[in-house]
Amino acid sequence: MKLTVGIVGLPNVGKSTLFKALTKKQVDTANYPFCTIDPNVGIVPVPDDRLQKLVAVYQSAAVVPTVIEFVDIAGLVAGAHTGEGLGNKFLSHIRTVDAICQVVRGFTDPDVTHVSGHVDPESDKQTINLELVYADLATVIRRIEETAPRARSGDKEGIIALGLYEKVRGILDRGTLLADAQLTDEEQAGIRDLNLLTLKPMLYVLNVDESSAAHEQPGYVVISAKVEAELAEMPETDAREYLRTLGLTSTGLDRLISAAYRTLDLITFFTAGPKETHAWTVQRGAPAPVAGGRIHSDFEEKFIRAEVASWQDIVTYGGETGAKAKGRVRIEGREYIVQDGDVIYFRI
Ligand SMILES: Nc1nc2c(ncn2[C@@H]2O[C@H](COP(=O)(O)OP(=O)(O)O)[C@@H](O)[C@H]2O)c(=O)[nH]1
Ligand SMILES: [Mg+2]
Repeated sequence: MKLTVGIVGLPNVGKSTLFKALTKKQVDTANYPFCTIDPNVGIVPVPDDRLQKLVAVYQSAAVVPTVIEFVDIAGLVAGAHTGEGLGNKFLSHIRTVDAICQVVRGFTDPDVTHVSGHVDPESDKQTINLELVYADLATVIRRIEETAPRARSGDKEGIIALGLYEKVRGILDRGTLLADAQLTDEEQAGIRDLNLLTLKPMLYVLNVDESSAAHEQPGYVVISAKVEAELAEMPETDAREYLRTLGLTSTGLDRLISAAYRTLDLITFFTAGPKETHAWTVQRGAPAPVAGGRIHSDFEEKFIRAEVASWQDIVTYGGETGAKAKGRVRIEGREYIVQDGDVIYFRI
């Protein structure tokens, strides 16, 4: 499963600096055949402390973390929805991502021009979000025009669809992102084919001066892109020492990657053995055969059963055999909903 996060924001907020730091973490793409190879795409591992613990138990020769793709999407300026800047190209790039990471400028470098003249994170956020809202409005209005004749002719489905589109238009008219509008699952399903931008999960990064890198700000992942760029160039031990002097325990990149993973409501399960310990991603709520399908497309169809233990039990009892002896390995069928941290052996 490929998960893509698009980095957007006004010019000169630090998107490319952040992206470059991210790509320094890039994994060996040979392990991820489904990922895109492109200079604007960075494929980064999702940090997970459980992996090394499982590797120690199984003495695995290799470890394969799960990954997220980040895409540096340039070109958003006020007026993008009317084609300003790279307008339309930019918007079509955003349509393909699973979540949006919006970088907002919080740093005050007089040498770096701010597009609107002064640092104002909330106002920048408004500017960007309004562009996305306008783009969605155009999409919905087009759909309303297409649907109206059908509804007028008394077509029942047309009438229901039109009602939903009008509701969505009302929300956008108030400047609200659809992701914040508490639409029901049914309503979301009814507009899924429109692929609306403001329905995508959004996470905000506040790019601050290095002296503020340890300050928290509700609603934001606080990062100093400049610091992250420096950290990315350092050997591990120096990086840890530098973090400590800044009052930080983890890098902003790790916090950002983890936040993106949570925003997308993803969970991790593992396959583990002497050959490799491998982390895999599924959407929360996925049944066992779907999880199997992540490993090999055949696994979903040919699924017979799954042998499942929690990673804690595997670590505590020193592997499958130990966990089995304690009755901690369960046999699960097709309906089993995979839980975060499951170690699974698929029988096919
Ligand atoms: N002082 C400072 N400068 C930064 C920071 N992040 C980016 N910059 C600088 O701001 C300028 C624009 O950054 P860039 O990443 O290209 O922004 P983009 O237009 O959003 O991609 C560059 O000169 C960066 O070196 C930061 O955290 N602090
Ligand atoms: Mg850039």
